[in-house]
Amino acid sequence: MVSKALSIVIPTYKEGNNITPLVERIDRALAGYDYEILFVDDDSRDGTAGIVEGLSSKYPVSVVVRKNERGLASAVVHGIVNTTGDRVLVMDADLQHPPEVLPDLLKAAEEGADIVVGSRYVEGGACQEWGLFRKLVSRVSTVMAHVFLPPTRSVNDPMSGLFMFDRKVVASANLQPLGYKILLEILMEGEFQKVTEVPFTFVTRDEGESKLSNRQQIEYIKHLYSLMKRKGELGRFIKFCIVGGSGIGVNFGIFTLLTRVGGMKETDFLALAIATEVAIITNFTLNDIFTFRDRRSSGHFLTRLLKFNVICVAGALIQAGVYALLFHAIGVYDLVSYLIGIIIAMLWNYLINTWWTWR
Ligand SMILES: Nc1nc2c(ncn2[C@@H]2O[C@H](COP(=O)(O)OP(=O)(O)OP(=O)(O)O)[C@@H](O)[C@H]2O)c(=O)[nH]1
Ligand SMILES: [Mg+2]
Repeated sequence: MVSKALSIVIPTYKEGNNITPLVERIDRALAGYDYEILFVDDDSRDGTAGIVEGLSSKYPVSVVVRKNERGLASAVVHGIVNTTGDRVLVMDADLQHPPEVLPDLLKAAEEGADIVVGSRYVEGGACQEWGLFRKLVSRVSTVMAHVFLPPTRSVNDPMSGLFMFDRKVVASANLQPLGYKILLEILMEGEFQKVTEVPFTFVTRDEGESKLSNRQQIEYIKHLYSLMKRKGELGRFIKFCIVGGSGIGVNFGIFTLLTRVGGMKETDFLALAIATEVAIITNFTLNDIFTFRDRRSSGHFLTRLLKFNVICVAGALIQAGVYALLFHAIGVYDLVSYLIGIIIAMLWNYLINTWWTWR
């Protein structure tokens, strides 16, 4: 028996042919549950709103039509504030989120999850018939969220458009309706303890057209940037980059001192090793004081230093590996290969250090 009322928010733009099967399938899946559906339609001229109204005598459905606004995220936020259920579920209208999975999401919520994510990226989840490019874009977007927005790391599929949450999660959240990925906004701005992922298969769209375009990728970058800025993660990343840059100066300076003043030979591996290690230690100290000041409680000082060391040495090997692959194996211009190696090693260092050293 479910104790809390559920509001389902469904954004629509030209989904006329999907509405009736969607409502019928949701109603069948949620037999016995106390639920309502609010469609937020952006003035589709294909009769979407009229179809919902026609169903409202038989099912608990209603529609708001926005005449002067467009956009998926703002439609979802509009739906959240214009419903009253204790729980809110957001899903697409195009049947790519099979309604039959809703009871599983409700079960997870009943078991104590504040946010339940319908996930393509946990065991049992999948994407049907996605091409290689779409898969790659989705994975890269997810990794970017994980790298730059650490609180999203507890969720394998933070880009999912199928999710449910307790209304309390967003009670005092300042949700900014940007882009396509409203779950990211809720994970970053909401207040919650427990997130659970429930697997589902994102199925192929049969009716209507996708509204996904390349513009959404740019919108996503803007959204990521906005969240990083709001949550202090942008400042953290910039500090990490500045400290990294200072390390090059230290490394170079010590190597110069050892070989020009200290009498060591420039071919001496020890000179290189000492200069590199000193740079690692100064980088660690600066990062510990400035970049991750708020995360110093995540382990003993020496443990953090050791972890940082291991990650940096691995980063140097990755940099050398990328260079070898691009320049020697593929034949990319040497400086470009070198720069790409530095960038990848830097991201590696940032990702693993935020994951492991300063959690
Ligand atoms: N209200 C509103 N809804 C939108 C808008 N853009 C998309 N939608 C709805 O949001 C849901 C997801 O849009 P899709 O175009 O299917 O995006 P997607 O599922 O990520 O991409 P595909 O896999 O290519 O279908 C659908 O229910 C759309 O009708 C919009 O600008 N306003
Ligand atoms: Mg879709």
